[in-house]
Amino acid sequence: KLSEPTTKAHYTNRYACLRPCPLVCPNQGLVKQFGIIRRSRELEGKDTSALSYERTISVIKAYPHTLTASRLAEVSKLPGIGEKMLSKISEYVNYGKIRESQTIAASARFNSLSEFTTIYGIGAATARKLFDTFGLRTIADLEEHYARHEPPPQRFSDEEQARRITTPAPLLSIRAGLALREDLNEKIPRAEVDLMHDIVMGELEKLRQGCMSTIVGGYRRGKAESNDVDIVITHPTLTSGSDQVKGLGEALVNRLYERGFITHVMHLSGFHPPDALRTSHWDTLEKALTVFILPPDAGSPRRRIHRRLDLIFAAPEAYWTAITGWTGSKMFERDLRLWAKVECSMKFDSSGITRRRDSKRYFPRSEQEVFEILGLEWIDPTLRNA
Ligand code: TTP
Ligand code: MN
Ligand code: MN
Ligand code: MN
Repeated sequence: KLSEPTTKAHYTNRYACLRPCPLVCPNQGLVKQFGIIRRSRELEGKDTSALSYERTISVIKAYPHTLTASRLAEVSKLPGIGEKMLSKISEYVNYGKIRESQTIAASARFNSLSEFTTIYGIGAATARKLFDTFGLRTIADLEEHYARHEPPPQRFSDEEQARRITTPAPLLSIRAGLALREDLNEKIPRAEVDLMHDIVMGELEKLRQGCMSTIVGGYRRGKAESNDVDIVITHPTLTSGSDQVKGLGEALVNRLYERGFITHVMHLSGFHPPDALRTSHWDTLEKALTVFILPPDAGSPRRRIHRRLDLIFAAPEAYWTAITGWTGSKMFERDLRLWAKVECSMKFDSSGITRRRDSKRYFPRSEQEVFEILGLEWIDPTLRNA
Protein backbone atom coordinates (compact mmCIF):
# COMPACT_ATOMS: atom_id res chain seq x y z
CA LYS A 1 0.00 0.00 0.00
CA LEU A 2 1.28 3.41 -0.92
CA SER A 3 1.85 6.04 1.74
CA GLU A 4 -0.23 9.14 2.41
CA PRO A 5 0.88 12.33 0.63
CA THR A 6 3.77 13.88 2.53
CA THR A 7 2.77 17.48 1.84
CA LYS A 8 -0.67 19.03 1.51
CA ALA A 9 -1.45 21.08 -1.55
CA HIS A 10 -1.48 24.78 -0.66
CA TYR A 11 -0.72 28.11 -2.33
CA THR A 12 2.28 28.71 -0.03
CA ASN A 13 4.14 25.63 -1.27
CA ARG A 14 7.47 26.02 -3.01
CA TYR A 15 6.67 23.47 -5.74
CA ALA A 16 4.12 24.37 -8.41
CA CYS A 17 2.91 20.75 -8.43
CA LEU A 18 1.69 21.33 -4.87
CA ARG A 19 -0.10 24.62 -5.54
CA PRO A 20 -3.67 24.30 -6.83
CA CYS A 21 -3.89 26.93 -9.52
CA PRO A 22 -7.05 27.92 -11.42
CA LEU A 23 -7.10 29.15 -15.01
CA VAL A 24 -8.17 32.61 -13.99
CA CYS A 25 -6.94 34.04 -10.69
CA PRO A 26 -7.98 37.11 -8.66
CA ASN A 27 -4.90 39.04 -9.85
CA GLN A 28 -5.01 38.63 -13.63
CA GLY A 29 -3.95 42.25 -14.26
CA LEU A 30 -0.70 41.77 -12.38
CA VAL A 31 -0.13 38.41 -14.04
CA LYS A 32 -0.47 40.09 -17.41
CA GLN A 33 1.98 42.90 -16.57
CA PHE A 34 4.56 40.43 -15.26
CA GLY A 35 3.94 38.28 -18.34
CA ILE A 36 5.19 41.10 -20.57
CA ILE A 37 8.46 41.35 -18.64
CA ARG A 38 8.87 37.56 -18.61
CA ARG A 39 8.29 37.36 -22.37
CA SER A 40 10.75 40.16 -23.01
CA ARG A 41 13.45 38.39 -20.96
CA GLU A 42 12.80 35.21 -22.93
CA LEU A 43 12.99 37.03 -26.28
CA GLU A 44 16.26 38.65 -25.22
CA GLY A 45 17.75 35.28 -24.23
CA LYS A 46 17.82 36.15 -20.52
CA ASP A 47 16.56 32.75 -19.49
CA THR A 48 17.40 32.91 -15.79
CA SER A 49 15.52 36.16 -15.36
CA ALA A 50 12.64 34.83 -17.49
CA LEU A 51 12.39 31.80 -15.22
CA SER A 52 12.34 33.89 -12.07
CA TYR A 53 9.45 35.95 -13.50
CA GLU A 54 7.73 32.72 -14.51
CA ARG A 55 8.05 31.43 -10.94
CA THR A 56 6.71 34.67 -9.50
CA ILE A 57 3.78 34.65 -11.94
CA SER A 58 3.02 31.06 -10.98
CA VAL A 59 3.00 31.91 -7.26
CA ILE A 60 0.72 34.91 -7.86
CA LYS A 61 -1.65 32.79 -9.98
CA ALA A 62 -2.11 30.43 -7.04
CA TYR A 63 -2.63 33.25 -4.51
CA PRO A 64 -6.35 33.19 -3.71
CA HIS A 65 -6.90 36.83 -2.61
CA THR A 66 -7.02 40.11 -4.48
CA LEU A 67 -3.74 41.89 -3.81
CA THR A 68 -3.94 45.08 -1.78
CA ALA A 69 -1.38 47.13 0.13
CA SER A 70 -2.36 45.39 3.37
CA ARG A 71 -1.48 42.00 1.87
CA LEU A 72 2.05 42.89 0.75
CA ALA A 73 3.60 41.64 3.99
CA GLU A 74 2.02 38.24 3.49
CA VAL A 75 2.97 38.16 -0.21
CA SER A 76 6.61 38.92 0.64
CA LYS A 77 6.73 35.58 2.46
CA LEU A 78 5.55 33.56 -0.52
CA PRO A 79 8.24 31.35 -2.10
CA GLY A 80 10.60 33.13 -4.48
CA ILE A 81 9.22 36.62 -3.88
CA GLY A 82 12.33 38.72 -3.17
CA GLU A 83 12.89 42.47 -2.89
CA LYS A 84 12.82 43.10 -6.61
CA MET A 85 9.59 41.23 -7.31
CA LEU A 86 7.96 42.73 -4.23
CA SER A 87 8.75 46.28 -5.32
CA LYS A 88 7.11 45.60 -8.70
CA ILE A 89 4.09 44.05 -7.02
CA SER A 90 3.72 47.10 -4.78
CA GLU A 91 4.13 49.35 -7.82
CA TYR A 92 1.17 47.51 -9.34
CA VAL A 93 -0.87 47.62 -6.14
CA ASN A 94 -0.28 51.39 -5.81
CA TYR A 95 -0.54 52.55 -9.43
CA GLY A 96 -2.39 49.75 -11.22
CA LYS A 97 0.56 49.27 -13.56
CA ILE A 98 4.27 48.52 -13.70
CA ARG A 99 6.48 51.08 -15.46
CA GLU A 100 8.85 48.52 -16.95
CA SER A 101 5.95 46.52 -18.44
CA GLN A 102 4.58 49.67 -20.06
CA THR A 103 7.96 50.58 -21.52
CA ILE A 104 8.49 47.09 -22.93
CA ALA A 105 4.98 46.84 -24.39
CA ALA A 106 5.54 50.13 -26.21
CA SER A 107 8.95 49.19 -27.62
CA ALA A 108 9.33 48.44 -31.33
CA ARG A 109 11.90 45.75 -30.64
CA PHE A 110 9.62 43.82 -28.28
CA ASN A 111 6.76 44.00 -30.74
CA SER A 112 8.86 42.82 -33.69
CA LEU A 113 10.46 39.95 -31.77
CA SER A 114 7.05 38.89 -30.41
CA GLU A 115 5.57 38.86 -33.89
CA PHE A 116 8.50 36.98 -35.42
CA THR A 117 8.25 34.20 -32.86
CA THR A 118 4.59 33.59 -33.76
CA ILE A 119 5.96 31.80 -36.82
CA TYR A 120 6.60 28.13 -36.25
CA GLY A 121 10.33 27.45 -36.47
CA ILE A 122 11.39 30.95 -35.42
CA GLY A 123 12.62 31.01 -31.83
CA ALA A 124 13.98 33.90 -29.79
CA ALA A 125 17.56 33.61 -31.06
CA THR A 126 16.49 33.56 -34.72
CA ALA A 127 14.11 36.45 -34.14
CA ARG A 128 16.94 38.56 -32.66
CA LYS A 129 19.18 37.73 -35.59
CA LEU A 130 16.48 38.73 -38.08
CA PHE A 131 16.02 42.00 -36.20
CA ASP A 132 19.67 42.85 -35.44
CA THR A 133 21.60 41.41 -38.37
CA PHE A 134 19.08 41.66 -41.18
CA GLY A 135 17.28 44.75 -39.90
CA LEU A 136 13.85 43.18 -40.34
CA ARG A 137 10.90 44.73 -38.47
CA THR A 138 7.61 43.37 -39.80
CA ILE A 139 6.05 40.13 -41.02
CA ALA A 140 6.13 41.61 -44.54
CA ASP A 141 9.91 42.04 -44.13
CA LEU A 142 10.14 38.39 -43.10
CA GLU A 143 8.11 37.23 -46.07
CA GLU A 144 10.42 39.05 -48.42
CA HIS A 145 13.49 37.72 -46.61
CA TYR A 146 12.37 34.09 -46.65
CA ALA A 147 11.27 34.29 -50.28
CA ARG A 148 14.99 34.69 -50.93
CA HIS A 149 16.61 32.55 -48.20
CA GLU A 150 15.03 29.36 -47.03
CA PRO A 151 17.12 28.03 -44.10
CA PRO A 152 18.62 24.56 -44.58
CA PRO A 153 16.25 21.77 -43.61
CA GLN A 154 16.43 20.24 -40.15
CA ARG A 155 19.01 17.48 -39.96
CA PHE A 156 18.63 14.25 -38.05
CA SER A 157 21.54 12.27 -36.57
CA ASP A 158 21.73 8.56 -37.42
CA GLU A 159 20.31 7.69 -34.03
CA GLU A 160 17.47 10.15 -34.47
CA GLN A 161 16.91 8.91 -37.99
CA ALA A 162 16.62 5.35 -36.70
CA ARG A 163 14.01 6.38 -34.15
CA ARG A 164 12.03 8.64 -36.44
CA ILE A 165 8.57 7.95 -37.63
CA THR A 166 8.79 8.11 -41.42
CA THR A 167 6.10 9.73 -43.46
CA PRO A 168 5.59 11.22 -46.90
CA ALA A 169 4.00 14.31 -45.25
CA PRO A 170 6.10 17.44 -45.91
CA LEU A 171 8.05 19.07 -43.08
CA LEU A 172 6.66 22.49 -42.25
CA SER A 173 9.23 24.93 -43.61
CA ILE A 174 9.54 28.52 -42.44
CA ARG A 175 7.92 29.63 -45.71
CA ALA A 176 4.98 27.29 -45.16
CA GLY A 177 4.84 28.42 -41.52
CA LEU A 178 4.60 32.02 -42.71
CA ALA A 179 1.82 31.14 -45.09
CA LEU A 180 -0.12 29.32 -42.36
CA ARG A 181 0.66 31.89 -39.69
CA GLU A 182 -2.81 33.40 -39.42
CA ASP A 183 -4.50 30.00 -39.21
CA LEU A 184 -2.07 28.61 -36.67
CA ASN A 185 -2.37 31.68 -34.45
CA GLU A 186 -6.14 31.31 -34.20
CA LYS A 187 -7.41 29.73 -31.01
CA ILE A 188 -9.31 26.44 -31.11
CA PRO A 189 -12.68 26.29 -29.30
CA ARG A 190 -13.39 23.19 -27.20
CA ALA A 191 -16.06 21.86 -29.59
CA GLU A 192 -13.53 21.79 -32.43
CA VAL A 193 -10.97 20.07 -30.20
CA ASP A 194 -13.57 17.35 -29.57
CA LEU A 195 -14.33 17.09 -33.29
CA MET A 196 -10.65 16.76 -34.19
CA HIS A 197 -10.20 14.10 -31.52
CA ASP A 198 -13.22 12.17 -32.88
CA ILE A 199 -11.82 12.25 -36.41
CA VAL A 200 -8.35 11.13 -35.33
CA MET A 201 -9.75 8.28 -33.23
CA GLY A 202 -12.14 7.26 -35.98
CA GLU A 203 -9.22 6.86 -38.38
CA LEU A 204 -7.17 5.06 -35.74
CA GLU A 205 -10.02 2.62 -35.06
CA LYS A 206 -9.89 1.60 -38.71
CA LEU A 207 -6.17 0.82 -38.36
CA ARG A 208 -6.32 -0.83 -34.96
CA GLN A 209 -9.42 -1.55 -32.92
CA GLY A 210 -9.55 -0.81 -29.21
CA CYS A 211 -7.08 2.06 -28.86
CA MET A 212 -7.43 4.37 -25.85
CA SER A 213 -6.84 8.09 -25.86
CA THR A 214 -7.00 11.20 -23.69
CA ILE A 215 -7.01 14.80 -24.83
CA VAL A 216 -4.35 16.47 -22.70
CA GLY A 217 -2.67 19.92 -22.68
CA GLY A 218 -4.58 23.11 -22.02
CA TYR A 219 -7.90 21.51 -23.00
CA ARG A 220 -7.65 19.10 -20.09
CA ARG A 221 -6.80 22.01 -17.79
CA GLY A 222 -10.12 23.57 -18.78
CA LYS A 223 -9.03 26.24 -21.29
CA ALA A 224 -11.99 27.47 -23.34
CA GLU A 225 -9.67 28.00 -26.31
CA SER A 226 -6.44 26.14 -27.07
CA ASN A 227 -3.47 26.87 -29.28
CA ASP A 228 -3.24 23.26 -30.37
CA VAL A 229 -4.70 19.82 -29.69
CA ASP A 230 -2.64 17.30 -27.74
CA ILE A 231 -3.72 13.64 -27.68
CA VAL A 232 -2.07 10.74 -25.82
CA ILE A 233 -2.75 7.38 -27.47
CA THR A 234 -2.14 3.77 -26.47
CA HIS A 235 -3.41 0.26 -27.13
CA PRO A 236 -3.61 -2.40 -24.39
CA THR A 237 -1.59 -4.93 -26.41
CA LEU A 238 1.34 -2.71 -27.42
CA THR A 239 4.74 -3.89 -26.21
CA SER A 240 7.31 -1.26 -25.29
CA GLY A 241 10.88 -1.72 -26.44
CA SER A 242 9.68 -3.22 -29.71
CA ASP A 243 8.77 -1.02 -32.65
CA GLN A 244 5.05 -1.49 -32.05
CA VAL A 245 4.36 1.93 -30.56
CA LYS A 246 6.37 3.64 -33.27
CA GLY A 247 4.62 1.52 -35.91
CA LEU A 248 1.20 2.58 -34.69
CA GLY A 249 2.23 6.24 -34.71
CA GLU A 250 3.64 5.95 -38.18
CA ALA A 251 0.56 4.20 -39.53
CA LEU A 252 -1.77 6.81 -38.03
CA VAL A 253 0.21 9.83 -39.23
CA ASN A 254 0.42 8.35 -42.72
CA ARG A 255 -3.26 7.48 -42.85
CA LEU A 256 -4.22 11.00 -41.71
CA TYR A 257 -1.88 12.45 -44.33
CA GLU A 258 -3.23 10.26 -47.13
CA ARG A 259 -6.78 11.18 -46.22
CA GLY A 260 -5.96 14.89 -46.27
CA PHE A 261 -6.33 15.54 -42.52
CA ILE A 262 -2.63 16.13 -41.88
CA THR A 263 -1.00 18.63 -44.23
CA HIS A 264 2.46 18.99 -42.65
CA VAL A 265 4.61 17.58 -39.88
CA MET A 266 6.95 19.73 -37.83
CA HIS A 267 8.63 17.14 -35.67
CA LEU A 268 8.50 13.38 -35.42
CA SER A 269 9.32 10.85 -32.75
CA GLY A 270 11.34 10.90 -29.54
CA PHE A 271 14.73 12.51 -29.83
CA HIS A 272 16.53 10.67 -27.04
CA PRO A 273 17.50 7.03 -26.69
CA PRO A 274 15.79 5.19 -23.83
CA ASP A 275 18.01 5.37 -20.74
CA ALA A 276 16.65 5.10 -17.23
CA LEU A 277 18.58 7.91 -15.54
CA ARG A 278 18.91 10.62 -18.17
CA THR A 279 19.30 14.15 -16.89
CA SER A 280 17.27 15.61 -19.75
CA HIS A 281 13.66 16.45 -18.94
CA TRP A 282 12.40 15.49 -22.38
CA ASP A 283 10.60 12.22 -22.74
CA THR A 284 11.35 9.33 -25.06
CA LEU A 285 7.79 8.76 -26.22
CA GLU A 286 7.00 8.59 -29.89
CA LYS A 287 5.33 11.78 -30.94
CA ALA A 288 4.18 13.53 -34.07
CA LEU A 289 3.80 17.31 -34.05
CA THR A 290 1.63 18.06 -37.07
CA VAL A 291 -0.68 20.45 -38.90
CA PHE A 292 -4.27 19.23 -39.22
CA ILE A 293 -7.22 20.47 -41.23
CA LEU A 294 -10.87 19.45 -40.97
CA PRO A 295 -12.46 17.89 -44.04
CA PRO A 296 -14.77 20.21 -46.05
CA ASP A 297 -17.91 18.45 -44.80
CA ALA A 298 -17.14 18.12 -41.07
CA GLY A 299 -19.06 20.55 -38.87
CA SER A 300 -19.60 23.96 -40.36
CA PRO A 301 -16.74 26.32 -39.64
CA ARG A 302 -17.01 29.36 -41.93
CA ARG A 303 -13.67 28.45 -43.38
CA ARG A 304 -11.38 25.52 -42.77
CA ILE A 305 -8.54 26.49 -40.49
CA HIS A 306 -5.19 24.71 -40.23
CA ARG A 307 -4.65 23.58 -36.65
CA ARG A 308 -1.66 22.33 -34.69
CA LEU A 309 -2.14 18.70 -33.63
CA ASP A 310 0.27 16.83 -31.33
CA LEU A 311 -0.05 13.04 -31.17
CA ILE A 312 1.79 11.20 -28.41
CA PHE A 313 2.09 7.41 -28.55
CA ALA A 314 2.76 5.42 -25.39
CA ALA A 315 3.00 1.75 -24.43
CA PRO A 316 0.20 0.90 -21.98
CA GLU A 317 2.47 1.01 -18.91
CA ALA A 318 3.53 4.56 -19.84
CA TYR A 319 0.00 5.77 -20.61
CA TRP A 320 -0.71 7.46 -17.27
CA THR A 321 2.67 9.12 -16.90
CA ALA A 322 2.29 10.34 -20.48
CA ILE A 323 -1.07 11.85 -19.59
CA THR A 324 0.35 13.53 -16.48
CA GLY A 325 3.42 14.72 -18.38
CA TRP A 326 1.44 16.20 -21.26
CA THR A 327 -1.36 17.81 -19.26
CA GLY A 328 0.94 20.59 -18.11
CA SER A 329 1.14 23.42 -17.38
CA LYS A 330 4.82 23.74 -18.26
CA MET A 331 5.54 25.19 -14.79
CA PHE A 332 3.59 22.35 -13.15
CA GLU A 333 5.65 19.83 -15.14
CA ARG A 334 8.93 21.53 -14.35
CA ASP A 335 8.28 21.38 -10.62
CA LEU A 336 6.87 17.85 -10.80
CA ARG A 337 10.23 16.69 -12.16
CA LEU A 338 12.09 18.80 -9.60
CA TRP A 339 9.94 17.49 -6.73
CA ALA A 340 10.47 13.88 -7.84
CA LYS A 341 14.22 14.38 -8.09
CA VAL A 342 14.95 16.47 -5.00
CA GLU A 343 12.32 15.25 -2.56
CA CYS A 344 11.77 11.63 -3.67
CA SER A 345 15.04 10.64 -5.39
CA MET A 346 12.91 9.58 -8.31
CA LYS A 347 12.96 10.50 -11.96
CA PHE A 348 9.65 11.50 -13.47
CA ASP A 349 9.02 11.98 -17.13
CA SER A 350 6.22 11.25 -19.57
CA SER A 351 7.63 7.79 -20.25
CA GLY A 352 7.69 6.66 -16.62
CA ILE A 353 8.86 6.95 -13.04
CA THR A 354 12.20 5.52 -11.95
CA ARG A 355 13.66 5.25 -8.45
CA ARG A 356 17.24 6.52 -8.66
CA ARG A 357 18.69 4.26 -5.94
CA ASP A 358 18.08 0.99 -7.78
CA SER A 359 16.49 2.01 -11.11
CA LYS A 360 13.23 0.39 -10.04
CA ARG A 361 10.51 1.31 -12.54
CA TYR A 362 6.95 2.11 -11.52
CA PHE A 363 3.97 1.46 -13.75
CA PRO A 364 1.02 3.47 -12.44
CA ARG A 365 -2.40 2.21 -13.54
CA SER A 366 -4.15 5.55 -13.09
CA GLU A 367 -3.19 9.18 -12.81
CA GLN A 368 -4.05 9.06 -9.10
CA GLU A 369 -1.32 6.43 -8.76
CA VAL A 370 1.20 8.73 -10.44
CA PHE A 371 0.55 11.27 -7.68
CA GLU A 372 0.61 8.59 -4.95
CA ILE A 373 3.94 7.16 -6.07
CA LEU A 374 5.42 10.66 -5.92
CA GLY A 375 3.87 11.36 -2.48
CA LEU A 376 1.79 14.21 -3.85
CA GLU A 377 -1.72 15.18 -2.93
CA TRP A 378 -4.02 14.82 -5.94
CA ILE A 379 -4.57 18.00 -7.93
CA ASP A 380 -7.38 18.05 -10.45
CA PRO A 381 -6.19 18.87 -14.00
CA THR A 382 -8.24 22.09 -13.94
CA LEU A 383 -6.11 23.25 -11.00
CA ARG A 384 -2.75 22.59 -12.71
CA ASN A 385 -2.55 25.99 -14.37
CA ALA A 386 0.62 26.94 -12.49
P1 TTP B 1 1.54 22.66 -25.21
O1 TTP B 1 0.58 22.05 -26.16
O2 TTP B 1 2.72 23.38 -25.79
O3 TTP B 1 0.81 23.71 -24.24
P2 TTP B 1 -0.64 23.70 -23.58
O4 TTP B 1 -1.45 22.56 -24.10
O5 TTP B 1 -0.43 23.77 -22.13
O6 TTP B 1 -1.34 25.08 -24.04
P3 TTP B 1 -1.77 25.50 -25.53
O7 TTP B 1 -1.48 24.36 -26.44
O8 TTP B 1 -3.23 25.87 -25.52
O9 TTP B 1 -0.91 26.69 -25.82
O10 TTP B 1 2.16 21.55 -24.25
C1 TTP B 1 1.36 20.63 -23.53
C2 TTP B 1 2.20 19.88 -22.53
O11 TTP B 1 3.07 18.99 -23.17
C3 TTP B 1 3.08 20.78 -21.68
O12 TTP B 1 2.81 20.50 -20.34
C4 TTP B 1 4.48 20.38 -21.94
C5 TTP B 1 4.37 19.06 -22.61
N1 TTP B 1 5.36 18.87 -23.69
C6 TTP B 1 6.30 17.84 -23.57
O13 TTP B 1 6.34 17.14 -22.57
N2 TTP B 1 7.20 17.64 -24.60
C7 TTP B 1 7.18 18.40 -25.74
O14 TTP B 1 8.00 18.17 -26.67
C8 TTP B 1 6.19 19.47 -25.85
C9 TTP B 1 6.13 20.34 -27.06
C10 TTP B 1 5.32 19.65 -24.80
MN1 MN C 1 -1.59 22.24 -26.18
MN1 MN D 1 1.12 20.81 -27.93
MN1 MN E 1 12.05 18.97 -30.35
